[in-house]
Amino acid sequence: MKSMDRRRFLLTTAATAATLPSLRALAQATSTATVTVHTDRPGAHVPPNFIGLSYETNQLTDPTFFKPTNVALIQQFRALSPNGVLRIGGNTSDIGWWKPTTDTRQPEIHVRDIGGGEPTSALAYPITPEAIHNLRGFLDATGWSCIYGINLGTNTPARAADEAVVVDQVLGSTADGGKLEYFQLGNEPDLFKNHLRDPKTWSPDLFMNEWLAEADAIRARVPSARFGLPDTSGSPDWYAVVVNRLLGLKDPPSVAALTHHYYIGGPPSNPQMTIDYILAPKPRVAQLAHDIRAAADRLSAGEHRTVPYRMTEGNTCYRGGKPGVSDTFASALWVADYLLDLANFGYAGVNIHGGDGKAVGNSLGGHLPGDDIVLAQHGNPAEHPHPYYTPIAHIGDAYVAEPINYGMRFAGHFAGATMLPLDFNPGKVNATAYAAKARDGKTLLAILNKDTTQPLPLNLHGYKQALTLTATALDSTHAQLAPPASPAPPTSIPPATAILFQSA
Ligand code: BDP
Repeated sequence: MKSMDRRRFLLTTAATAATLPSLRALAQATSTATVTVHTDRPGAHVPPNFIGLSYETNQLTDPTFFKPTNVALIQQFRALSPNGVLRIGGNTSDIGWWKPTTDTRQPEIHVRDIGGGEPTSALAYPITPEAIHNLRGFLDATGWSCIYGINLGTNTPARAADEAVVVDQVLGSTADGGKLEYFQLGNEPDLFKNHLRDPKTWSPDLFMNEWLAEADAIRARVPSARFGLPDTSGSPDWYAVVVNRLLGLKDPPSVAALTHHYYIGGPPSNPQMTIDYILAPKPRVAQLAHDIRAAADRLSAGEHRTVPYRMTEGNTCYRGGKPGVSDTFASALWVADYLLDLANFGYAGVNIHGGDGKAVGNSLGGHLPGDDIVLAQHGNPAEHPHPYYTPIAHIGDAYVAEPINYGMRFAGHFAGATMLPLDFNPGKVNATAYAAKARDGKTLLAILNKDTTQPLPLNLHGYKQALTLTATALDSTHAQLAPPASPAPPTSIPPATAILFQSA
């Protein structure tokens, strides 16, 4: 590495060589790059239930889906995480109505038809106590808990409270060893202006009026009820109003978490939504993290306790995902990086959106736009996962782990660990790195080479390779997550590969 056209690339730890592994990497690039792991400055603790999935409430209409006898799906949940969090919500949560008895009639559900992209009044559907009982059995079998979304868009406080009573009784609060983490009321209320409220007047203050009326009706009947909010599509300007309103109350509802959503972009027809684009750095992630953390800090200071924040619904490309992008190995690399980034930013967890094509199709008015792309390319939509971004695809009777699922599993190794800050400079290579102290005291180091062409040369000591996340190509619809043939660190991380190292 003496020649002038080669760059010295150093990875060092701030700890003493006697107690912790030292790292050194050499790269064939043009300037020096270093990483320093600050083992003496423990960062955010990653809750054991950090990993989560998000499903449409409409999924509850299929009584065979979230059911203790749906063994194949249960196995997929368990393979993803032994104790994850299932978030039930999405656009369809605002057109579902509570049907406590078989003779309960459908209330009026009014959605303004905007010609596609949102659920319509005609797609309104009932939610029954049977579905909640089945959900409980499913959660027991998986080891997962649940964030439960209740309709705010087309509901009444009284009906919401009726539903919450049964959900609380059947699921039981996690505070008492049950399965219900908290309720959320309304999905992406910042977008209600499109199809559910008057766009001229809708505001975060009006939302809070409605939200408080529904939350108060619920806690009058379920005094232990806890809530996550505002579950916006990412409008950070809403947080300030929400926090001001909560801090202005003498006896506010118990807030379990501040929540928001995140999609890289969309819709599928957007030519910008390419593999290269989803793998490029995304400064908006840090901005959203900064904003929600600031809001949570204000609420925490005002209420003298720590209010967590969670990303409760997200994925690559909104409107059901994009074929050739959302269903490829690139999405695995993206999600591994995104999840570890959020862990570093102190998020309590993440819920990656997916489910069955029908439920997500209904969340978009009954149609997955990705199908149009496949048809235009003379392909067969039935051969693709539906929706295109789902971590677990339901194909025939089988449940298939999609590439994005393997990226989630990769990041899931940090659940329960404590993040360690690091300085990392990969030069011109599009790579990221994350470190943590695991529960067993070992140091974890993930290096993700998201670069589509350049390898990341590496000379690493004191660590062994634990897992490699790789595929035959970035656009492959299969991913591999496996221990390497040899635990010795490689001299270079190939393009489009992530490696999890563990201190030796
Ligand atoms: C989100 C909605 C969800 C949709 C998703 C999408 O909450 O219901 O399925 O977008 O567009 O904003 O894919």
